[in-house]
Amino acid sequence: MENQSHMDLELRFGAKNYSPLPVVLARGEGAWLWDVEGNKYLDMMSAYSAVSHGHGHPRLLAALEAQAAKLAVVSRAFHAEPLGPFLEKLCEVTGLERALPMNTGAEAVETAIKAARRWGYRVKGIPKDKAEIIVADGNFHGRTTTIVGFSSEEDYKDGFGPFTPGFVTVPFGDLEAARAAITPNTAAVLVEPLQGEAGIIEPPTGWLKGLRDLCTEQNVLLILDEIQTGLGRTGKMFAHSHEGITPDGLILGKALGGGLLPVSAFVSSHEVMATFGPGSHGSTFGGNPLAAAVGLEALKVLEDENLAERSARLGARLKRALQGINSPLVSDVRGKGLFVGVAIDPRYAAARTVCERLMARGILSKETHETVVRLAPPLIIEEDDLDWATREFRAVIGELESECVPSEAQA
Ligand code: IF1
Repeated sequence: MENQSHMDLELRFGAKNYSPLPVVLARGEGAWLWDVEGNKYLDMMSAYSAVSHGHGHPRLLAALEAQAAKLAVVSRAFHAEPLGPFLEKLCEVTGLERALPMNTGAEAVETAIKAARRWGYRVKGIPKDKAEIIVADGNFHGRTTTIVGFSSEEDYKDGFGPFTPGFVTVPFGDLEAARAAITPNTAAVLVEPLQGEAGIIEPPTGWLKGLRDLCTEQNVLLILDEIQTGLGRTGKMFAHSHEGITPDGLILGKALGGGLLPVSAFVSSHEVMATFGPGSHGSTFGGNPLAAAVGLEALKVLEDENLAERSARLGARLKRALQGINSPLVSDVRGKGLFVGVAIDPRYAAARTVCERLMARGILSKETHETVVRLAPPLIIEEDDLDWATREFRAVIGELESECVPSEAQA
């Protein structure tokens, strides 16, 4: 079957909760993808950072195959061989004390919320059902009803209420607003260190360090969602490493599954994690032997291949090249490591159009918020391939610039 017939099938039998680019992918290897018609594309998206190791990494495939053949799923009703080493490695890499494995990012965020609330009641002494969690405007933490309830994006929540109470929103990157929002009932501050979905938004330098000090001073947990920014994406193992801080709770997902499986975790202190007793939380698949074996190998590969360092080096190269594009279409180039957003001036073109033109040239990327093109390839991408993508990007911008007459009406 060709691209069109596959798309027709999805349209006919699927829910229309996405509007994908018109390509039907069939195979991947490293940073490259092929569609059902055999066309080849460079993956400049890596499944929103889930495929940081590249498609079909040989060591991850080997770990997956060996563990799948041996033992895949037993539930947490029993102990299983690969879980302990995975948890130990998670604590070693994060510098924290206890890890609780889940599957998707949203589940790990829910885990963090439950942990923060219990800690608030049982350790901090917040009165029953009064716990508050401070979140940031423009946040993205997943799609559950509780999580979309504290999103500031109307599309994500419209028609899905009523929502869970207990969340307070402050502007992202605004330390004084966070300070003013803290009350004796505040259990935690939950933020992304660098906002992904909002358009790759970097907070002011020092904000995270300031939040760390504020939370310590006020006896509030600092919980970071590094589902997207963690595991080397921004050029260090974690985005918070750029400011040399340690959070009280860290949420990981995406690349933790090595691009093969959904694997997530909430990692925290003994004090916070001790608030969970048997029966209080869990998941049928969380921490299953297959996920644990792949997750452990994914962490080892990141270290062995120095992928965070590679992300820093190639990311700086990518950003420099993009910043060198002198065009009114490009209003901003931002981000850290191989996590780059290019803001397109909407008077000239929609970011979606840029993505479609890139696709026609064999590069897959995705827009966010209509005006930003995200460039976040697998961290294993070859330098030459990255340079080629940059040249093609420049060519697309040039092409659109020559075609478009700016319409002030759209501004
Ligand atoms: C979709 C965005 C990215 C996340 C952070 C938790 C989750 C995510 C910081 C939830 C998930 C995704 C999910 C995907 C699109 C995507 C996304 F554009 F919406 F914002 F990556 F930029 N915290 N991000 O980024 O993890 O439950 O999905 O495993 O279509 O919803 P999940």
